[in-house]
Amino acid sequence: MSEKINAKRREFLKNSSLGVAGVTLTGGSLTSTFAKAESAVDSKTVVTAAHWGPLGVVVENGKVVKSGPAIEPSVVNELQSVVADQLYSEARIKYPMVRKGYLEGNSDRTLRGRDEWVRVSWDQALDLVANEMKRVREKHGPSGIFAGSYGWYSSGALHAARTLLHRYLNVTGGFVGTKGDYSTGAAQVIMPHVLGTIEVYEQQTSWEVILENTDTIVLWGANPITTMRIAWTSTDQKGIEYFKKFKDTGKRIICIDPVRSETCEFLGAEWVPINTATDVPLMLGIAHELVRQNKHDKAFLKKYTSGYAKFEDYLLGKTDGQPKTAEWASKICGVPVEIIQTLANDFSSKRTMLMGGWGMQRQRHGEQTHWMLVTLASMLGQIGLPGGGFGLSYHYSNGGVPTVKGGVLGSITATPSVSAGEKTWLDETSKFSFPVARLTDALLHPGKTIKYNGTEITYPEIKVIYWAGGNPYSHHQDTNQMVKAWQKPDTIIVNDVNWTATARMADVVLPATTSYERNDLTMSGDYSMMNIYPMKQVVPPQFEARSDYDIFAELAKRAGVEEQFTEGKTEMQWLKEFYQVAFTAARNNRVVMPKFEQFWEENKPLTFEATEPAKQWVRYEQFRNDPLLNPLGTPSGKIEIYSDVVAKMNYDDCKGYPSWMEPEEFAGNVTEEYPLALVTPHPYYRLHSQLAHTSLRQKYAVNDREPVLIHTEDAKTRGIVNGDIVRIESPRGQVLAGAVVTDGIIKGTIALHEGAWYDPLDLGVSEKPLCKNGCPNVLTRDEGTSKLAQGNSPNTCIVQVEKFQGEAPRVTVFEQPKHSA
Ligand SMILES: Nc1nc2c(c(=O)[nH]1)N[C@H]1C(S)=C(S)[C@@H](COP(=O)(O)OP(=O)(O)OC[C@H]3O[C@@H](n4cnc5c(=O)[nH]c(N)nc54)[C@H](O)[C@@H]3O)O[C@H]1N2
Ligand SMILES: Nc1nc2c(c(=O)[nH]1)N[C@H]1C(S)=C(S)[C@@H](COP(=O)(O)OP(=O)(O)OC[C@H]3O[C@@H](n4cnc5c(=O)[nH]c(N)nc54)[C@H](O)[C@@H]3O)O[C@H]1N2
Ligand SMILES: [Mo]
Repeated sequence: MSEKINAKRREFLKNSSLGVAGVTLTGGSLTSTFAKAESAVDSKTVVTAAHWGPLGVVVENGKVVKSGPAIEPSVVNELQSVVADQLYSEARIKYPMVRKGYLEGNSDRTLRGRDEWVRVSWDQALDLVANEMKRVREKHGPSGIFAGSYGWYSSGALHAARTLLHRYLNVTGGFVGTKGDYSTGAAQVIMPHVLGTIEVYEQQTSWEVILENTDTIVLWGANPITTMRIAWTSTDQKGIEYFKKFKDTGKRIICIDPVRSETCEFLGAEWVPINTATDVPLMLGIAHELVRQNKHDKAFLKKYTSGYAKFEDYLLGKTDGQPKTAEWASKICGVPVEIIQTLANDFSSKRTMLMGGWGMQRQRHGEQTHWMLVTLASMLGQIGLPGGGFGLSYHYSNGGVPTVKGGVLGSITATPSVSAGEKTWLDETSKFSFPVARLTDALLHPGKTIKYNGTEITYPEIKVIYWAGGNPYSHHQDTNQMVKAWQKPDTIIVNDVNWTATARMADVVLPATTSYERNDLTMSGDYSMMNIYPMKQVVPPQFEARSDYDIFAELAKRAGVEEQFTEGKTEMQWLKEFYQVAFTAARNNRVVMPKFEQFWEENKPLTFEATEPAKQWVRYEQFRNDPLLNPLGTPSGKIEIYSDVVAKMNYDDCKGYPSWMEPEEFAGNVTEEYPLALVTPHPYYRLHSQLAHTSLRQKYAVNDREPVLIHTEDAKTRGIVNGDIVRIESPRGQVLAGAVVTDGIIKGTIALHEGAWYDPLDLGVSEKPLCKNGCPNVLTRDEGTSKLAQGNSPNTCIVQVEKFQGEAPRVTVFEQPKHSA
């Protein structure tokens, strides 16, 4: 993968107007480099943005001809180059479509995913949806309508598909939603018990502090060069720049990962290969070594943590007869004893920042990984010191890039403004949600009660699913099981831009615009809040696509509540209002922003400056300086290495202190039938399933399949060579993929990236339909991380791989589905 990253920088910006840097708001007046450079009569550059950053898009004669960064990033980001591919893709949904069998009475719901499609008019489609929503609401109430609609849709303060869906359903009487997310399902539930905050989505110690003070960065299951090509709002592009700067200082970077990741290669880091899902043993081994050598920071543990003694009894084997020695750990995690000992010495003798990623909590008992990481960091005693301790968001949305002084945009809300004291159905809403990754279970078992973080949740009976802006057929585990669950509801409605597997599995499909076909605004950075990017409409909507806003406004109109949904505002009125929120906040911060009209006219990003205190900010410094005055939000006010609250929940799969519980499937627990472990990292050239249909696919697809990384020896024993099409099978399903034979993965594990589009060959025929493209979730397990968090656990999975014999069926998921009109 290194050649991909080290690929010679494209000279995209040469002779184009896109090379301007973001304006800073000094004095509040903007220069218009962009506007001046536009010379050709029929050519213009429009500034817009996406998760993958600020974009300049060149339009000639009404068509997009190229796109690139509107602010040049320090490392090229190819995701910015495919705006045209997105707009003009063969995979786009062109018209409102309804499944044939659904129109004919919906007698056989197993036809979902393999039926023919019928084109209908917008009026027909909207009437159909409006009537069905009304029917279900009247007969079953809000608990019959599932609109969790988890997903990453597109950036934008206004055109936020999922929020707009919720807004429509809120003004019409409610729905069943979800708790948590797929990203940090386990960590965000355990961390509040340990640290008093969710931690995973918090600002990190400033990079300026890291550059100055940190000796060693440990990327513990984190791959920032990949995962920071995007952000939830839009990337400010600075996180990767800081990693590069750190590398340039020549200081040490260690990657602990089953895969020699893009980051490991790009930063020239030391790679410590580890078996997937065995980080807890490795951390315990290091912790044991610290105690053995009396190198743990007893003063820190005493002053800032609670319950260490109980954990130490476990660590030393006093509770279970098994001391968690380096030798013990090594056998499980595959890291040699000497390296475990070296890591213990190096971490404790040098200023070390443990940067934890999230893939290692997306597995059974995923709660333990981050709890144990915080425990290890506590034993090292550097939490709250400049450049030391742990950070759980350096790989995501540019964590650690200093927060600016400026203003933050307003955005559309799921609930329209209600007058104070007015009662709405929302007061009841909390009754109607379940942990997001329990989707299939909920659909299959209405009325079933599950445990969750000290509470009990009973699943409702779902009659209609409405999804806008997410792709569960790529994101949810155990696809074959989900296909069955998906046959339960009466009706499934999907708004999407493309014919994703999820759209193909629906009854009614409504074509949504891309963000390039509407006007919007976005912040960048998520933590830094560094820029406001205009998201200007680049071209008119293609075919019959409409924005989610318009779709839901039309549906609200049919329910007689259009005014509540739109509040009587136009697109530009909303944007001006959101901008004004930032404008006012900035003014209170004594930062001058241009008026909205001027900003919009300027056609370029606004950039705010970070303050000195933000640049010097150290997470947990205040707590360290005075833990009594600045206690944590835990019951003890300290870091809870032992949590009484968790212990009292009495769960067999999450105890009162971090501990090692063998997952059902991992490298240390394989079978003869399924002798390899599977890990499913996030993809370098996509955002999940987004952009899979663009020309970027040619950069990674092997024999037109999703690439699977397989160790040289594992390939050899199976007679597999680079470029072969292979069949991967797990106890749950089977997929085809293209072999990438490499030493860049630990032996005994294969890697298949999440987000590949599900493309079943023989749906409805075979018990385990073959996915022709390589969607990893056909293989993964669908079980909660534990009773505590009920998070998703795809990285707990074993498989077998074989060379595929015969002629491989063509991948067809990027083409239009069968349709009659
Ligand atoms: N095995 C495995 N599975 C995983 C993970 C893993 O690590 N391993 N990771 C998990 C994680 S962390 C996540 S966040 C999820 C991601 O799962 P998702 O967020 O569901 O993935 P996306 O591909 O981003 O799906 C977004 C969908 O929205 C559509 N879309 C884009 N813009 C718009 C719009 O304006 N309107 C509408 N209506 N639709 C739009 C896109 O076409 C796409 O189909 O996957 C999870 N699944
Ligand atoms: N380009 C791009 N960027 C993205 C995304 C994307 O799809 N594409 N998705 C975004 C989203 S929604 C999220 S949640 C984040 C995800 O961020 P993460 O969850 O951190 O990403 P992953 O790729 O799942 O895992 C990071 C690294 O951990 C390794 N890993 C997996 N399991 C283990 C384990 O058990 N132990 C150890 N030590 N390492 C392990 C993987 O091989 C990978 O190199 O990324 C975001 N950024
Ligand atoms: Mo995520």
